[in-house]
Amino acid sequence: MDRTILKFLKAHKNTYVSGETISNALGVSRTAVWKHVKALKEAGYEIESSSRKGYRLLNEPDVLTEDELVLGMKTKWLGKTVRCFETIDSTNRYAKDHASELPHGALIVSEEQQSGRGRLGRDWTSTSGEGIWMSILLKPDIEPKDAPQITQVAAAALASTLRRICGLEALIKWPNDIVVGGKKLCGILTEMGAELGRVNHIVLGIGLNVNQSFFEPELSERATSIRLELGEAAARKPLLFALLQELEALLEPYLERKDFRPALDLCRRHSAVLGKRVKVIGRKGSKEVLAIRLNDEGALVVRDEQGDETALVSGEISIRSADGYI
Ligand code: BTX
Repeated sequence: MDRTILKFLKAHKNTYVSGETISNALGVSRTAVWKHVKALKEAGYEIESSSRKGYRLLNEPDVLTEDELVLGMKTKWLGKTVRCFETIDSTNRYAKDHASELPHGALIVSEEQQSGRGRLGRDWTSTSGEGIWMSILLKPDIEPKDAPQITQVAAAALASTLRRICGLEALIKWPNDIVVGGKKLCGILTEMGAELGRVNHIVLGIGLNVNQSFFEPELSERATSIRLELGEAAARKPLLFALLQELEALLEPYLERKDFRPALDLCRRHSAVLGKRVKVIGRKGSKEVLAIRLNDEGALVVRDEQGDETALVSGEISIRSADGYI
């Protein structure tokens, strides 16, 4: 009910519509309209009410609610089932625990995460209303060994959307970060549920810093937000819609015909590491190498001091620039 009234007001944004018109169009009582408008106002919508002219929607809050996402989503299949939370421990945890009942393409979003997860047991700081903290559940017909390519597809979609929509020099720090000006703007955490040789589901977790105006001291050296980069706040909703459209466009060829090329081309074009000396940190310690190319599978090919080349797959590896964080 809330959603149909909201949809109606959005369709007539900045114009007065009478309570009677709404009630006739939607087949609800005028009291019901009044009650719902009141609830919308309490939720942060700026709606003018006039006893003579009716209601006029002036401004909408930048909230990531189910109503807003369902009404604004521009994709064909991605994010058509949406679960939104004010707060949650981790959207990846939720997607994983509900993987059997949620469909392919389901989107989980939370305004805040209390135990946001990074890779290798690290934490992801997810402050309330300041970022896009989301997970996408995929049920792809791919082999477990190819799952890291999903991270690359997401990184490609993020870098190109941030460049196009925000004008940021967003670069991909292989395998899973988006960096701007040497600082981390976004992290991707891809988790998999699989049996031998068969992927059951993939949870693609994305944490994008949007409107933080500062970070705690332990992060401020290495983290940034769109607001800090642009000097002004950014609207999360249009960014999320654009990002999901781009992601869908890159996922489709990959999931339908294993065509990884469009995503790979973007990963190569917007790489933060290719041609640079990097430190590869693995289980057995760290090693300085030259990052030379991304091979056709999306693995990072590096050359060591002896001239030997190795293709790294993302699993347990972290990359730093030879002289800092990148
Ligand atoms: P990562 O392991 O590459 O990065 C984690 C590291 O990044 C931390 O150890 C810390 O140094 C730094 N860090 C923590 N929070 C932030 C932040 N907000 N901005 C910049 N740097 C930070 C990256 O892992 C993958 C992160 C995925 C997060 C998403 S959010 C939605 C989904 N749910 C969930 O629990 N995780 C994912």
